[in-house]
Amino acid sequence: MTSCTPTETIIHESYDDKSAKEVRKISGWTKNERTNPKKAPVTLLPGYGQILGRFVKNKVNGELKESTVSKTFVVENASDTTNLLITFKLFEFDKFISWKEEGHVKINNYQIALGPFSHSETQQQSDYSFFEPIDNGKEYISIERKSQQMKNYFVQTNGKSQKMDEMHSVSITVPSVVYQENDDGKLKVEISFLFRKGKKKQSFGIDDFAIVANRNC
Ligand SMILES: [Ca+2]
Repeated sequence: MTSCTPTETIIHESYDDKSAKEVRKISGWTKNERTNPKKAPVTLLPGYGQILGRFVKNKVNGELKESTVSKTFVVENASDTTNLLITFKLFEFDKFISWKEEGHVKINNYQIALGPFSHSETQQQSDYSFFEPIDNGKEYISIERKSQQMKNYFVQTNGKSQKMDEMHSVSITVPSVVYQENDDGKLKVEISFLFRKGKKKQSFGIDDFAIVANRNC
């Protein structure tokens, strides 16, 4: 008999334990996998240590493509795992102007929107939650995004002075159908934005990426 832990953090990545160069080499996160695959960059951010990013506008042969960062995990004992809770900090550098930036998280074959972003509103209005039906409506992936901190200049750039950066916490509950379809418990996570403006005006980063497994013990 193997022992079963009902709730277990199976992944927690803070990107702080090694030099930026080393983290870049070993993190396993790939940027722009479909268009121009590269190891994800690492940036030092006061207050958060090192983060993954910044991820910026992705233009290929004159055509705008999504800026993505992705990694494939393996869920051990997938058949006993009833659901997964994925959490991460999402850094919004400069302004994501509501509907103009299409942000998504894709988990295996299932895509869920990160919702509208806006700075001219109260915190409550910029928070977002959604239940995405999957598997013909039998299950759903739920997502919650909460504004945690707004600050002028998390990252110093030469952008305009009225810029405002924001850190959001994102929580996604993933039902077992998403990862039990694959016999090996494969879990591919991709975070993406379609940016129309350059690095000085729009970019994103992530930190404290974690996966908690809830098991039926
Ligand atoms: Ca960190």
